[in-house]
Amino acid sequence: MARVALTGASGQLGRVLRPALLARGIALRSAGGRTPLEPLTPEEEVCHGDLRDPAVVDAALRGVDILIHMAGTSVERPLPEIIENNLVGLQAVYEGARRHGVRRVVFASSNHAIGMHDVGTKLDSDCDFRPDGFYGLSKMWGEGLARLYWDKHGIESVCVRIGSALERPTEPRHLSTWFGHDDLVRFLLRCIETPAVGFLVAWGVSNNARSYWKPTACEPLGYVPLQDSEDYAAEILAHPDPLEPVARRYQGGSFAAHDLTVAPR
Ligand code: 15L
Repeated sequence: MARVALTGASGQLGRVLRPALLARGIALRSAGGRTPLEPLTPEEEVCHGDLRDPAVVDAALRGVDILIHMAGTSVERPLPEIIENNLVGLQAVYEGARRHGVRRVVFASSNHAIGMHDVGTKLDSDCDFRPDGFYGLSKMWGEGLARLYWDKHGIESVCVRIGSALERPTEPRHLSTWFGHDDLVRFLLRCIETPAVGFLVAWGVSNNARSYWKPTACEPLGYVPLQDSEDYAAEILAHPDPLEPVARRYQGGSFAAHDLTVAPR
């Protein structure tokens, strides 16, 4: 059975993933950030620390086959912070994967790597990068790093461009971007179980009728999303859209509208 490490284990998605993966019998080591973690079950291994430190990475990855890398800054922040957490930290993790013979990394990329695309365009995963801020730009860089470590070091990666990973959608944009928690777990189980993936970029999204993204990229994984934001549409559309009008023009929503100088073309 594959031994799996999860970074960002105390983050928003980590808190969903730990119990879900353990419940499915995954041999899990959970890596938190500053604060020590308490094992959720006798089988769960835990560790914590700053992933820019190779010793911390070693503790997280020793004996691991597959890494689910969820750690890092997950919103728009000043560039120096993004560089430290999402570039320096990510490279340290991939180097650790190389040292420890980790065969696959699931890299939490983001829709914000392509967030400046217009909401009227339906995208394949090989679309142009159009980052909507420094955070999105760091995810574009991360996908490039993942490619580098596949081409040069044979470490497989699934770069999952996560949409809006929430228990339920709450606003009109989510009708296109929602990634339900059950689908997130389904997706990651396919990332763990699929025999060979090579280098893959896939959308992390549910089966939303109004999705911005074509489901084709997920075919090699055999991931079949079962949740659909449309179930919540009537309720959501009965309320005012919290996004300002300019944010509604871009797939990245408010991230795209933040610090925007030009009017949409
Ligand atoms: C992300 O990448 C963020 O981490 C999350 O906070 C949400 O903003 C999400 O994208 C989204 O686009 O809804």
